[in-house]
Amino acid sequence: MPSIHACLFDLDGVIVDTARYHYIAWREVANALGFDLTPAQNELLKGISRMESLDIILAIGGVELTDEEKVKLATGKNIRYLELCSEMTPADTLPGVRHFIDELKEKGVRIALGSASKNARVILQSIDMLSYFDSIVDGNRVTKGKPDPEVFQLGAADLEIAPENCVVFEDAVAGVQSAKAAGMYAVGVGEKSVLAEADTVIPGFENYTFAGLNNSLS
Ligand code: B16
Ligand code: MG
Repeated sequence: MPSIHACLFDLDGVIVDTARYHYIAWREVANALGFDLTPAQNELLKGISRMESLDIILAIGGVELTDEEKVKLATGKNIRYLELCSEMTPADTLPGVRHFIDELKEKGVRIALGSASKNARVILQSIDMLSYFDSIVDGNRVTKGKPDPEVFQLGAADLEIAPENCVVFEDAVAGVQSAKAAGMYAVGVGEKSVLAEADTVIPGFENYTFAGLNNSLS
């Protein structure tokens, strides 16, 4: 593997644990429609855009709605999600990730965000990490969601770094597929059994170092 010049980070589930807030808000939508959403079903929504997530949920419940009704539900879900997120502070950053990014910056590695979320900037602001990123690609910029490679391709293009010199950190199956489709090295953050397509999997960033990352590449 060539040397690492850029690291691209997913947001939800990698930098901050907003996945649980997405789950609470989507579960309330499902419950209001008369069915439940299990943790396993919620796994299918990770890294998937808001409207695509709603389509998956409606398919699970066997519910058909008009486009207008769908927009109304998605808007309501987002208001609830942001209400849940509003209490977040820098203390909600996942353990070790801020320290790891600090180390990468010291080593001259460039940093990008690659998130499906349209709320990425608000979330980064609330954990005081907006200034950490040399490039931010979020749900407002992409035209094709994960697993399409666009989100990470745009980040690498912003940084002017070739894909083979990029490493992606992702907690979602669709995100790992997106990184691989972009020709990048994919580090799954979570469980090996779920993120089997990643090049390597770490449980989280506690005690994780640039040297540790390089070891997994060699
Ligand atoms: P929003 P990521 C993704 O963020 C989440 O994993 C996914 O669950 C969510 O539906 C999507 O963002 C859209 O989020 O409703 O805030 O625009 O993991 O790609 O950082
Ligand atoms: Mg994620």
